[in-house]
Amino acid sequence: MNSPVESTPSRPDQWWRSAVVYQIYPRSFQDSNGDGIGDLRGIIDRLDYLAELGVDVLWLSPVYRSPQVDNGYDISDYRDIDPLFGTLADLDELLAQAHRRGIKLVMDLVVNHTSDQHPWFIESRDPGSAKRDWYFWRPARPGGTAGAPGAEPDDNPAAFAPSAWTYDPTSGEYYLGIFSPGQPDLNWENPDVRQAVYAMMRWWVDRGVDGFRMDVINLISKPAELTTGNPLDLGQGSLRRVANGPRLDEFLAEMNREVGLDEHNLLTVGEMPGATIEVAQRVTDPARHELNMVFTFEHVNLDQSSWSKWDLADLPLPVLKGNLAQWQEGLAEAGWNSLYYDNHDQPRAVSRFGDDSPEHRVNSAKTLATVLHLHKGTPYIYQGEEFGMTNAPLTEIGHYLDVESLNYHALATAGGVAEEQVLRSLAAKGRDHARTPVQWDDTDHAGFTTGTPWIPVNPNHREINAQSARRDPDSVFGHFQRLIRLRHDDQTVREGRFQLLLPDHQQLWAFTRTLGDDTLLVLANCSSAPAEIPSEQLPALDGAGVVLGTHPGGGESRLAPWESRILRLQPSS
Ligand code: TEU
Ligand code: CA
Repeated sequence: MNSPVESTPSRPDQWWRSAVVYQIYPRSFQDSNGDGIGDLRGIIDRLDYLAELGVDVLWLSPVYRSPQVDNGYDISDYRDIDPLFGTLADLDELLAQAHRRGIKLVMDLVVNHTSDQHPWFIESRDPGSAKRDWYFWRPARPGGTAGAPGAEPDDNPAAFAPSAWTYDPTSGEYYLGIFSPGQPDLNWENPDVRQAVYAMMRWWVDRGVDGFRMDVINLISKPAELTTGNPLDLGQGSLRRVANGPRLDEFLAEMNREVGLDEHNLLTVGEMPGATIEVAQRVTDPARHELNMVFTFEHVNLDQSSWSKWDLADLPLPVLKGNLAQWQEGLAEAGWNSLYYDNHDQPRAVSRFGDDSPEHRVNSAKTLATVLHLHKGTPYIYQGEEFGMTNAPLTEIGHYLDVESLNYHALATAGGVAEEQVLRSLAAKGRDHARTPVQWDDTDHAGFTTGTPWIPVNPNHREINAQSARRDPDSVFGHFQRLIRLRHDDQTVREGRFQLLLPDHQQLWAFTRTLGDDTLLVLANCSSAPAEIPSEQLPALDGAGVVLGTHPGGGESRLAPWESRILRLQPSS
């Protein structure tokens, strides 16, 4: 097949086990033409920065043609770039320029649903068309008048809209859109749908991309009720109940085979809300040839008191570290973990799990990174995390742009939830925090754009920005560089067995990584108060050397607030 990129670098078997991935949300990364929206040429301009950081892989959130109902997670043409972001030629250049620097490129794959503007869906609107069955079309519920309020096939809400069903007057039926009416769900039961997706994926593989991050991929196999033509009432939190359907493993194995995912040594990571450790064990077992790794949601759903992310709850440290430890143990033998705190859907880690006050921001960002990057798996860095970007001051509904937040605000306030409470939830969990522009420097609009940014820059860019972090070897950026280098250089960091220590300690996150007779001990004070090291409950520290610490020294028996140390223990004789 013809490939526009001549020199696709070789991809050794399982190369992703030693890789660090950097996620780019293109809209907010770097604008190159002054329209206030980040774009592909902007990314090309920042490749040297990414090489300096030392990451191995870039994952691009969607840049395909899209009406942008959900910022590109609603695709109307899988084989073209949205003019907002540039052209296919720009994408090819980005790929070539990244490869020249030894950096691989992973595309976002959004195939649980398309846009309602995708030609497949437009054709499907005609009840007589061959593509009618490519989506889920259902009549009004028994006794209901099609199109009348309350006549939807069932009562399931969409993630970003009041109902999962949208009425289409031309055919008098409803279609399923689990996220929003602009994102109709594809019917993966239909083999033609699957073949069309695989053909598209092969087209990207031939273009030279190095893998796929697969959006909500564990939702592609729908529950039996839906696939046999019935609606289904799932009740509250319905999204996670359509997850992990009966044919998930079959579809993923088929995709792997038909696209040659393993054959080409591609990186594959499946985003899987509602996936359990058991699901991840199956999906990432290399012998089953499905995916390399999955994004679990368990640890980012711990600070909520119900199925809804908006019902806020405290998160004690033992709960968080216990959850990560369960995943480490669950995938210790076969399978593989992905490691993340942040992405374009989550609030900023330093504000959520750390302490973003001026006093503790730098050390808490470093210590959170130490902990995550010393777990076993493939670490993901989200743009700006590498220099400690924080949540934005979003205090009124007018500050929000995201479809999810606006929908929640409308529904919750209409349902009688007090405005202040809704705003408190949004301020804690809204996705716009992750989407404010990358703070490159301390100038107006932070060096992101010369125009007006599509979403305001966080005013703290005067202090917190990439330029000042790069100048300071003690910065969060410098710490990330050292963590990435450590993973590249140290086999125990990559492959060592994980064991959690002090599971009930309220301040310390402590664990070992062991490979043969080599043991690393990580001691991290995840609190804004000093913490004594309970030596009697830890392996012997005599003769241990500091591999990397957040503070100078390392022999002291207490840790400063948000201080962490990676120690190499003396082999026991
Ligand atoms: O997110 C999947 C998902 O489960 C979201 O509902 C996520 O939980 C939510 O944003 C958190 O509140 C993926 C994408 O990452 C997200 O940006 C898309 O909006 C969504 O799929 C639909 O494509
Ligand atoms: Ca632009």
